[in-house]
Amino acid sequence: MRIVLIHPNYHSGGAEIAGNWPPAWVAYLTGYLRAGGYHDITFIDAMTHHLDEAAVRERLEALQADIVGCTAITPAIYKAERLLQLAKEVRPQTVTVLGGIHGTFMYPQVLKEAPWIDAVVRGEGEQVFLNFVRAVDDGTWARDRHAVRGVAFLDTGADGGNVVATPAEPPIADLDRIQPDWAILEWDKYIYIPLGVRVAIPNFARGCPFTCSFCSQWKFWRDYRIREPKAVVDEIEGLVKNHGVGFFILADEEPTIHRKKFIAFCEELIARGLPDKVQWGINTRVTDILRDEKLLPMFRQAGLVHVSLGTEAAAQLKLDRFNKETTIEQNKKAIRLLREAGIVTEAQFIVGLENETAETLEETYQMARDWNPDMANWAMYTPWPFSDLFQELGDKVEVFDFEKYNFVTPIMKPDAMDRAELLDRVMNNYRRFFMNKSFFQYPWEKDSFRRKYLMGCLKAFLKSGFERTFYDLGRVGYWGPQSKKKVDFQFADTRVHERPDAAAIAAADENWVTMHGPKIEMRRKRGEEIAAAALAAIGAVESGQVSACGGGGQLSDEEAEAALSLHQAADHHPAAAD
Ligand code: B12
Ligand code: SF4
Repeated sequence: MRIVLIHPNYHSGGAEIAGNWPPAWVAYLTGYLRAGGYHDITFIDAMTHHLDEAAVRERLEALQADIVGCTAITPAIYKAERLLQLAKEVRPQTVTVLGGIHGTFMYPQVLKEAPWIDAVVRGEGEQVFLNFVRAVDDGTWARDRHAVRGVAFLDTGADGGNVVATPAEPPIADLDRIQPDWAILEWDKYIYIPLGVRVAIPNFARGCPFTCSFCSQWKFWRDYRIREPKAVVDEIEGLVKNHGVGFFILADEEPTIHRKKFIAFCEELIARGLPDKVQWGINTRVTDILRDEKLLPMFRQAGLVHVSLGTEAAAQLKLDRFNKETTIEQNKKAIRLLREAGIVTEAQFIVGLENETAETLEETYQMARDWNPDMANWAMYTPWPFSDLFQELGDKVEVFDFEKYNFVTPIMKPDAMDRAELLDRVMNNYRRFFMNKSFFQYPWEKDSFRRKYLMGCLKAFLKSGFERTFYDLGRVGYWGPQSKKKVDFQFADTRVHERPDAAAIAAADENWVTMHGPKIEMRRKRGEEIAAAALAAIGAVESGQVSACGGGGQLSDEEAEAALSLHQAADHHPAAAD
């Protein structure tokens, strides 16, 4: 059974500017398949090697695979669909399979626009893929597809063209059962530019107990699970010894929520002397940093040098709309604590919702200066159709060219400005922020590691600036404020940009049980309460009980807006229909 896995050649000039990153999904799936008895596995990293269709075709012709599997995050979906079509063109009897987040929730649309895909693996891939490969191997796939859990496919039987999704496979409770095979990757290519060393992306935990409205990772993994710290450190030690890895980021959504295990992980790294050989970074929540204030120096000692924080917004109203469960003050304090512990901090803002204005963008800049993280990142709000906020935004989302759903293209047009102006103002924030840092902070850092690291980040940043890859600026034709009028985001007209069918997405969600049920119910109730208060206040205005000059009981604009958005959230949230 010959299996070929492909990572599509998609680029958009965001996080990838820091280097070439190894696709963790390949290592985890390969390890699991090999443990299940399947060894003939080849990986084609079309992204890292910038392989065009002709080059992939040539590889596929030489390999004559039985199964070709491709991954797709949302913006890479069209490229993945095309690669799987190519696999069929090369060898029609090849069985094609798609995995990753986009297909997990969007399989009804994907299977209709790419009927050559034989199966979509939904959610966590290891067990489902192994079951699928076994079914193909023993020749039962065509007949018994309905019995393989966690897949979706087109049933071309008597009725023809029906999309079928089988019940979900339970999440793998003991993640340590998955032994990744990192040797499948060609390591020379995976270099982290800031430190000039090889980089890896191991997984400590999967899932997230929070339910931020703009995010869908919590839905994707369904349940929060964390590995045994010693096993993760074994894996990291192996990456250092066998593959020369000098830096890693944890692939996790939320690595620190399980405090005890995170501490044990850091202690184990220290006990084995690994921090001299490998440094690392994480994305995590502000609230965990505050909780672990006293432990931050120990985390730094364990090699944790970079923390990226989902600070997201400069206004509390927006944090609440995102259901972030954090406050502005907490953001500021977390950044200070990390800085004091010698850890590089990165603040992430989400901008570009419909109510973004010149003033709110300026506010995020001022906030970034005030909080003073080492780095700041302004991501364009991207309305994943399977996220709660998308449902809430309704008709305000107009662009469905998923190739541009990449955090760097303004998908939403703010009411107060056009998309080019939004991009220009975001670039203005970047320019001012990093100009200041590169003149007044980075070269003067006293801690030599921090200085080296930050100057390395600046190098990566400048490299992508010169190459015009940063934020895809070259492709969209942005050359500074003077070019604003000529910017073209190239939203494709030729593609079918159908608004995804809300009913189909809701149906796809059925049977997709997550750990968050009670929490979602709580949010719905809170939304209803606030909406009821807002309605009562509006009633009071109408009946003249509240004076126009702001007499007692009137809601402020902010409160009214919050009430409205929460009310809409309650209205549109799938759980509200229960
Ligand atoms: C590491 C990472 C990167 C690395 C990529 C490394 C790489 N080459 O893969 C870098 C920094 C380059 C990057 C860049 C981007 N990223 Co990124 N990234 C992540 C991150 C933090 C971890 C991904 C990971 O490795 N997870 C661990 C593995 C094991 O999980 P997995 O990939 O989901 O794979 C499992 C299943 O999905 C499934 N599966 C996956 N593929 C396949 C294929 C088959 C055949 C099968 C059967 C199963 C299967 O099985 C796997 C094992 O269970 C996630 C957030 C997160 N915490 O997950 C964001 C995330 C994936 N990134 C995201 C985005 C948007 C981007 C960018 C567009 C942003 C930007 N402009 O920079 C670019 C696109 C780059 C590109 N060309 O693909 C989004 C995608 C959201 C969406 N709906 O599409 C995420 C989810 C972040 C978020 N919060 O929204 N990213
Ligand atoms: S905390 Fe992070 S991963 Fe969890 S739901 Fe919020 S944005 Fe998503």
